Amino acid sequence: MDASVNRIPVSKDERALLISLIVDKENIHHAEESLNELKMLVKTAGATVSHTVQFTRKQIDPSTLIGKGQCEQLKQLIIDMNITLVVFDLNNIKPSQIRNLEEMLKCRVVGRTEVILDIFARRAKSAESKIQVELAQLRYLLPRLKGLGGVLSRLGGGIGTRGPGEKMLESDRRHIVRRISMLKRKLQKISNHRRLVRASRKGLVRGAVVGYTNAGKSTLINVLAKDDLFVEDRLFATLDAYTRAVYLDEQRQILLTDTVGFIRNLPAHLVESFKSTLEEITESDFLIHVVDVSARDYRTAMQTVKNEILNLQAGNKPTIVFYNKIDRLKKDDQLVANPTDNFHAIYGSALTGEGIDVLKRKICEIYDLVISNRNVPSTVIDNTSLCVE
Ligand SMILES: Nc1nc2c(ncn2[C@@H]2O[C@H](COP(=O)(O)OP(=O)(O)OP(=O)(O)O)[C@@H](O)[C@H]2O)c(=O)[nH]1
Ligand SMILES: [Mg+2]
Repeated sequence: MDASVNRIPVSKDERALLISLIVDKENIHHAEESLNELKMLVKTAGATVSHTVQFTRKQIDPSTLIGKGQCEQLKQLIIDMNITLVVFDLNNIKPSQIRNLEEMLKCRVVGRTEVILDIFARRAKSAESKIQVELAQLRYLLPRLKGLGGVLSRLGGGIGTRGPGEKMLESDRRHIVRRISMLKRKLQKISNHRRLVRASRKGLVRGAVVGYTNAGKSTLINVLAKDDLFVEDRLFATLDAYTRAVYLDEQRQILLTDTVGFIRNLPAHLVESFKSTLEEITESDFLIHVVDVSARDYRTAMQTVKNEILNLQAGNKPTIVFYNKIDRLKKDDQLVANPTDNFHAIYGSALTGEGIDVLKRKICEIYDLVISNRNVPSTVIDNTSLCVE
């Protein structure tokens, strides 16, 4: 079994129909933003978004999510538009709901969680991130195994290719449990190695670049460290915590770590599995929170990131908010910093270099603060490869 468990077998012919369910009308704005984001996610997973539908309901139907009439409407759309995949903008859809929907619609059905897990599976490059993604997928799959029943047979590769008989399910379950403990052991080893590497850098001032996915974190590190980390206009380009040396001036050098991007409703299993990578945030002296200020819903994105940082118990670290991509703003766009961020708020563009000098000066201030609090001089950085693989 590999990280392909539960992945959407996407080909370029995959034609997706996206469904947004609005239960609380007051949340209509968020539902629209979330749907736009789901479009990006589905495209990143490699499928074509053929159509989107918004359904309003008083409450979610416990067995099929949507009502009979809405089901009929979808059935017709699926036939008319030659749809091969229905994606609901919902997390953690129950296996029984998926099964009922698939029976009625005669089409594969997934939720936001599956799409995100699938993207992570595609993006994972290093041994560590591959283990982390597989662990997240298996943890997600395990409690759902029974409820999926016949649906299992549609899963690509690994356990999904075998029959769904009860005996099979039991042996699958045992196999998954064994695999999870093996992956956890492997991850523990890598995590211990990370800890050793961090201990060897103890004297250095360390920062972590955090932010929503696609905000420009890797681009910013590239500018600061004069490096060429992988940058792409797609979600979740970075899954590994790469660390780079940044020379602020003659006296001051720091280590800056790129981190995996956040997104709203990031599956809890992923956060749990990426713990060792996210430790780089917890262990850093300060944070640079990169915000794509050209995104319509950047405030919600900021809040999502802040919540994740709080969950990681890193909310009290000195934080610089770098409002990125100002080159994309129109002249009359209002730039309003969140008042609580004013002290460390900087506007700029990692692409054009605007604001980078101001950012460096701000990092220098934090550097001095960290050093004075430590009462020991910073170690000089050894400029050998700093990347933890
Ligand atoms: N116009 C503009 N584009 C930018 C800027 N900074 C980054 N980008 C673009 O935004 C896209 C995402 O940049 P990345 O640096 O990969 O973003 P990231 O935050 O590392 O994304 P993930 O690793 O996917 O979470 C790329 O196409 C960048 O070229 C900027 O200041 N202005
Ligand atoms: Mg990146």
